[in-house]
Amino acid sequence: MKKRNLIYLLLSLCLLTGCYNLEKRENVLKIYNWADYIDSSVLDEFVEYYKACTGEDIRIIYQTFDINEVMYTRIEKGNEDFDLVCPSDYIIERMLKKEMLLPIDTVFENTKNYLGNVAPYTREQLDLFIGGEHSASNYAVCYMWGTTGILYNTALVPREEAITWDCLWDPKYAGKILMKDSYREAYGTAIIYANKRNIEEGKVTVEELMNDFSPKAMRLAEKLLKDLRPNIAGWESDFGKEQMAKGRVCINMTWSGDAVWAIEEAAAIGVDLDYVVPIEGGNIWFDGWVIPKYAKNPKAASYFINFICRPDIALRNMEAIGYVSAIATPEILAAKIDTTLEYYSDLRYFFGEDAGSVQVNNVQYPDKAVVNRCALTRDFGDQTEEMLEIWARVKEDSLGLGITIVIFVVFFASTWWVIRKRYKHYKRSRRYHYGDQRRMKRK
Ligand code: SPD
Repeated sequence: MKKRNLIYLLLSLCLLTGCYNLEKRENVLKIYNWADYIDSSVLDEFVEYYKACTGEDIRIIYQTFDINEVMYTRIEKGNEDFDLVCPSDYIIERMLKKEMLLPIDTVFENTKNYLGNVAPYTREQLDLFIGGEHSASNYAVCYMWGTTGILYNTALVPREEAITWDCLWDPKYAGKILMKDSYREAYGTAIIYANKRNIEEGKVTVEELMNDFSPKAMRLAEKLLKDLRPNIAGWESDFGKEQMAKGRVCINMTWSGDAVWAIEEAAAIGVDLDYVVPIEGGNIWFDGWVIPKYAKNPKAASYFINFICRPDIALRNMEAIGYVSAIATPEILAAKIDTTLEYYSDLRYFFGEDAGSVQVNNVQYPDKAVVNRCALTRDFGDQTEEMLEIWARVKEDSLGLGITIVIFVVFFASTWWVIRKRYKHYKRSRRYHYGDQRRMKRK
């Protein structure tokens, strides 16, 4: 390459990269959130809010994930510089233990601080992980929360069957069940199912069971989850709600927010779905905003968290996604009251003393009695790797079975097709052959 051409090339490269670098990292906010987990207009509005609060421009880079572990790996192994991520409780616990989080800045200069709107209940739950100086609530602000339960098609599954985890293992639902692709809840469900009698007799609590990582419990969970395979139509992260709404499967072990979405969508086309947290008990979970230590813009991240805690923003997000915000102000309760409901719930644990008997959707806000039979999942700690191997075996084998069936079907169909074609060809050539002989004889 001539010297002059080389100079031109270098100049254009400098120009290109120079233009790109005009945007400083402090004007970019990188968010990594669950898919379908925000009203996108809220992101646009944050840009204006940030400018009004700080006088600075901000551009949001927004990416999504479907599985906690995928998000976690990108940060732990990939050291990616997301400013804000939204893991579930047990992952927040793991990130805290591994010192992967920055404390959340709570000083917003002249801007109103909305962090006080978060329900004390959700803070207490997160603080069960690590308390004191490094308490989780200094590092994580709960965003949405809910339960894990059974979403079922009322025309195909009687309520008395749906209210117990037994239905997942019932052979009559072979190939009719979708499960969340979430090992943490699947594990807890299997151990609870195996200990139904012990729970009833008060020998063990749901919390102890869901967080029992002994080798015996892990072997049992693997066996039970493998036993479940003939019933599984698929492991899903997000498509379950649609399949249920369209009436394609009859049971989905799912999260309450997805259930709310599916129930509404299904009702619009005349399919009746309902959701229940089984009587044995289950998981109550909390997803929270955290700032990973590789973040490059913790300031904008903190402002974003503050903004998302504004009651009007919380209501918009809830409306768009079906999940329940951690914000517990009187205007949220007022907006959620629905006097057409035929039941009343005790929501004092979340909204305070005025919410002792309120008409609020009980899939979104579970009654105190339901909360009492639920527990938080904890980090598997050193046993995480082993658990992930179990999970891969459970899912691989079911994938293996599916693939084997497909291979057999394709193999037999193509063999049959080839044989049939050759046989036809043989018959045709025989016909021509005898025809020729007859013609020859006549001559
Ligand atoms: N589509 C968004 C789903 C987010 C739900 N998070 C639930 C995590 C339960 N461990």
